[in-house]
Amino acid sequence: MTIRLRAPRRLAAVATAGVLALGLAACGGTTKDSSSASGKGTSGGTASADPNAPLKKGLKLAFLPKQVNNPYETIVDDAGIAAAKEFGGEAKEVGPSDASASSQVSYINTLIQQRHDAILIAANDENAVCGPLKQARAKNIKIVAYDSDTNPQCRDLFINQASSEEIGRSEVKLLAERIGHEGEIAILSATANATNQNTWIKFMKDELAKPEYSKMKLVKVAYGDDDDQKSFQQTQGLLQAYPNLKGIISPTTVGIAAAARYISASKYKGKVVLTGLGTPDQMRKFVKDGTVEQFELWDPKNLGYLASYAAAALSSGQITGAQGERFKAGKLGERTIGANGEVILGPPTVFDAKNIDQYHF
Ligand code: RAM
Repeated sequence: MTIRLRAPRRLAAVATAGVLALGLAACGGTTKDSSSASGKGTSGGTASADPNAPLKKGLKLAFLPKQVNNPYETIVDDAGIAAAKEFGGEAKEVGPSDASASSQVSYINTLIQQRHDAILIAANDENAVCGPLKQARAKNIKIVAYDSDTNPQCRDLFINQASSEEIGRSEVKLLAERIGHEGEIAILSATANATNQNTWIKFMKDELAKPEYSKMKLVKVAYGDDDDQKSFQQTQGLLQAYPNLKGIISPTTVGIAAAARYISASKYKGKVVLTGLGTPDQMRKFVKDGTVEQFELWDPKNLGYLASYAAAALSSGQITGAQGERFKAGKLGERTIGANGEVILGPPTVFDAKNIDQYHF
């Protein structure tokens, strides 16, 4: 499947629901719930899939994002929490305030003690979370990675927002078209350990190795750690260190927004092309002021919604995570599990001045 730039696809709108902030969890993170109910989980899945098994009522799900103060992760998790209400479950979000490799470990341990039916995790590091996740699985807690995968040994499913290969290659194509396939380029990523960004960057490098990009040179991969200030400073650093830089790809919503803010008020506006993955709400002003022409994303609400239904299907014994199994994801329809326990949400949308006002997330 190829992503073409001419016909951006409109993704199905999913209603968001409000959530109640219930208080602060350990390590400076926050907790929010779709229900104030508490009590034991209903873990007890089956060894083989029963596609006709009804979704269990009262399932307890917990979303553990990369970090709670990232607007993107908030949209995803809020939609997942709202989805749980649809099938009579309860869901909450807990998580760290930084995206460092081990910042999620203590949260997993707490969620195990609380006997959740499923933990949904956007992993900050594919291996650092593995030990605790394996302990959770030993207690029949289902593990759904979403957004950023763990080592596949440590989860039941990975809900991927789009094909990783498509994301990586399309980012390079978007930039190449804007700079005439020529010049120095840089990547401003999230953390150095982030599984999703690293997978996309691998495909970007593979794409750049093709003959049509022989005049483009990747001079640096910088890391803003999904921290706004650090991403802003890294952008400034890149532009100063590489005066001939023609373009930057930032495959992180935090990074691209910070980079756009820096460029918009600098002498580089209109000279250096910035693209990547951003939310339309954060990027709108930078598209309107001409700092950014095009960027991509999927609908984060749909990602949270799909992950929630997948966790419920696992916890209800409808699926086990094996390739070829199918489950119903509410208004998103039936989904099939692919190789390596991966379920793909769908193709991303390219946003530009013409369509950005149709999107609100
Ligand atoms: C940031 C995070 C997230 C990623 C998006 C595109 O919000 O790094 O993991 O999927 O960007």
